[in-house]
Amino acid sequence: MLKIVIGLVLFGLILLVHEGKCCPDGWITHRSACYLFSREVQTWIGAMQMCREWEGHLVEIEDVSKNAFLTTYASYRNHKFWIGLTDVVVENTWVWMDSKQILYNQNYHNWHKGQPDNLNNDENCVVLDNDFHYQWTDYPCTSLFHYICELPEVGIGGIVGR
Ligand SMILES: [Ca+2]
Repeated sequence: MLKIVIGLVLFGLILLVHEGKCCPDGWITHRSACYLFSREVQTWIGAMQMCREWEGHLVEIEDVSKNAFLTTYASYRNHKFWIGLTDVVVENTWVWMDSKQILYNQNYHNWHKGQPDNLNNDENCVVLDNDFHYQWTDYPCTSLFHYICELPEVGIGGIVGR
């Protein structure tokens, strides 16, 4: 019995170290990566640079599960948040900036109805939009919004011996 208790305590400590190793203070862990919902606002380019300073990137959303996680946390804050999707290079070709993956119609996306609409020919960057249940809308890249950075998990393999 004692061995089991000690084992559980050790396991708990390993988990603590594991979590601590993953994400910087103020970042959220989700499925082996870390996420920062910024406190301050930036242009889309500024947001991209801020994420790079953390050695991360503006978040990319590959599936419904990740989108659900992000919208849940975004809704606690009730802001618009920049994500890493833009058509600044070629109009109406939407690209995830870090991976360079093109967003085709058959890929997961969550555009709000009627978006992207490139209003006034000046909307090339994408937010999770709190005015539309955090569905995606395009906005002028020079707008000042909060942003979400993503950081791949590092350093865990050595600790738990995998
Ligand atoms: Ca728009």
